[in-house]
Amino acid sequence: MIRQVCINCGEEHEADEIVYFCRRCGDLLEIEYDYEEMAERLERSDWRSLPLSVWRYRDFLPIRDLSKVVSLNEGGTGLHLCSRLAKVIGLKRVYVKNEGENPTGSFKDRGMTVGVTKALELNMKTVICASTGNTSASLAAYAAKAGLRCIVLVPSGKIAYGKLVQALAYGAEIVQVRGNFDQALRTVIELSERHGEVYLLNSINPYRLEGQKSLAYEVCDQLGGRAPDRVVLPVGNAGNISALWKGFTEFYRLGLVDSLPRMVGVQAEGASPIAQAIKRGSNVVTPVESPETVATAIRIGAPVSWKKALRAIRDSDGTAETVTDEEILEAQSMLARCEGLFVEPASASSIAGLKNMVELGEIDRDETVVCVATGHGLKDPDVMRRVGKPLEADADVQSIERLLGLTRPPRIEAS
Ligand code: AN7
Repeated sequence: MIRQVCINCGEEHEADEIVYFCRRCGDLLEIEYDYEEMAERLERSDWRSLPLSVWRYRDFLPIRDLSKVVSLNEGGTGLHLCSRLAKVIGLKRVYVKNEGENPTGSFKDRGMTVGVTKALELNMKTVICASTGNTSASLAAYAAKAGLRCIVLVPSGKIAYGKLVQALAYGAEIVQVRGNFDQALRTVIELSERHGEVYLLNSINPYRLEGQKSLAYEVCDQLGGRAPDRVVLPVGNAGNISALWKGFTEFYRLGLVDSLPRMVGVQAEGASPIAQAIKRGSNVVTPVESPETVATAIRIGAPVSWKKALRAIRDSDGTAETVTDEEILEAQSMLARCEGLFVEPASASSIAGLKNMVELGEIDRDETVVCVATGHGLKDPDVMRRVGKPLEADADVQSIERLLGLTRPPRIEAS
């Protein structure tokens, strides 16, 4: 039995009802299962012998007819033990879950494989989203694979070039709106409510978040059936932190791990309404009017899933941090140079946040920490100016030797 349940008043909605907010009180919805039924299904299932991927966890997901699944091979991303990074930061064990390894280069693919599959189940012909970039690239790819019309609204002039190119290449209809992400999101919500045939796939859609929770399952499985002590991730619209927390609590509830991690949400200083609320000890989030940060993916002032995110942070005894643009770019460069992982600025904010926490003594040296790197570095070529310029020389050996200070090897004479 699968239902869409209101996180505020508990009102239940049928699994196949096309609804984005509670019909009674207007709050967010969440997918709820009969967990006894799920446990029984797991007993009979071969899920543990399947390769790491979103669909390894099909028994934990709200799709029963697997013949309709729209997949591009999402999930199964690396959990990299980053010893050099850990040493620089001053911790023993830091892992980076590298979501840039997904088909369109971000964690959004986990949600879209489930969300677009649900769109097909519901017989929808058009899908829509507002996006700071990655959501649009991902939705466009899955819509192409499924043969659906795809419409995306993006804030004009403020999205990373690589993401825009992806969405265009996959054939989406892209509208740049004069306004920021928050205004674009309000518009697509209204559009999908006025046009029943247009299916909304922002993270308000609880089916999408079901796909994203697989990241938490994978981390536990990659750690050999254990949850980490702490999970650090960037927070924008706050869907992902909510999805991950749901994943961890489900694994715990089903007896697949015996502890839960503390969740740390990291926001850029100029777009940090959730971190501000946590620091104030407030139960409400005050939107930021004009959010600004170099990490355009998380340039969001009015996070729609704020209530779920506050719950994830408080229930897990976690916290939220802010980082400056300078700290984000420094962390991006450090991760690339120490570990060979090139991630986009928003993703690097998790490393920057972790570093600040260590400096403030808020984290124990012995903890096992997982930082989520949400998207690939190549998506945002504009910030690449920071990586420096190549050297230049004539194409002969002597010039290169002189330039790089390479001394000539001693001649070995034949005796
Ligand atoms: C790389 O694409 O909101 O807190 O429209 O692209 O779940 O919103 C992107 C968000 C973190 C924040 N890292 O996740 C969009 C969009 C990267 C991102 C986030 C995003 P949420």
